[in-house]
Amino acid sequence: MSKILITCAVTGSIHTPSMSPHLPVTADQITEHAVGAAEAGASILHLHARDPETGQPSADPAHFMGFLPRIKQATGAVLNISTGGSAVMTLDQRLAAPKLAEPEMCSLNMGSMNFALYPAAARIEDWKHDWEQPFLENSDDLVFKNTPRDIAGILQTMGKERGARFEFECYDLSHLYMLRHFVDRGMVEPPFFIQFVFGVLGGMGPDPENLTHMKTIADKLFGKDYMFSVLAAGRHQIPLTSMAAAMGGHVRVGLEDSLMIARGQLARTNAEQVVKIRRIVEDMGREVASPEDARRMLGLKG
Ligand code: KMH
Ligand code: ZN
Repeated sequence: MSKILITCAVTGSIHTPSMSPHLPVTADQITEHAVGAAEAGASILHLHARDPETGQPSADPAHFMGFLPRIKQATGAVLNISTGGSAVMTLDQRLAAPKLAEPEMCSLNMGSMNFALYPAAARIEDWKHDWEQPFLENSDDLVFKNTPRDIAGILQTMGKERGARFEFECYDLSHLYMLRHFVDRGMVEPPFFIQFVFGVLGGMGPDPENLTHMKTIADKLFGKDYMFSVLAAGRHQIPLTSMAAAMGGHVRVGLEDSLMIARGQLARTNAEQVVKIRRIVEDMGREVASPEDARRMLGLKG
């Protein structure tokens, strides 16, 4: 099996500071968490910005620039900037910072969808519950818009014009077919790094059968031209990423995806989650990729 890529998604745009005092929101906090995650073994850092005053997700390039150069200077990790931003941002807002920063890598969400969290993903007291009620009240009428034209625009602006490679976020089987469509149009070249996303309300649920089926179809559509990684929301994070590692895939952890380190216990740092998944995958016999390995495996511009 290949070396394993550990991505750490440091803060995201879903969780709020009221859910965990450990969620990094200032430039100092995001830098400290990102550097800690890289030192613990994350070769890729998936980054969003926050407004330090409110903790709200921010698309302001100035907020990104508060931490991007510092993380770059302190680590060799691959910096992967989100183009998903938050579902309430416009596409222009979402692209402002990636266009300016010209990262080696950025995310690309492969379809429009409803977007909410199951309560168990976010609240400690619900950790033991199953996932039945939508969590974010204001997400009841929210569409995370990623039309084919939006996707084509990001492939052009970030890929063709700026040389970025992508973390293709696939929340559903249909998103794999959307990626294949853009491959057929000649808009993106292999190798493809596909992130299978589990446990967002609006995407596929965190069932192991969904992972095996996603891999079966991705094998059919992309053959040897792709690598898959898994992220899963909340308490499904470690079970599903461990399963991915056992299947030869890659893993993503971080406070964007789960605030927890164990049942009923908040993670204090992103690094804690990296250390945990690293221990699991190394116990399975997987070797953790360095940032240089990641650049080679993903064909990054460096
Ligand atoms: N928040 C995750 C479910 C993005 O930033 O483009 C997916 C994500 C999207 O990371
Ligand atoms: Zn993200």
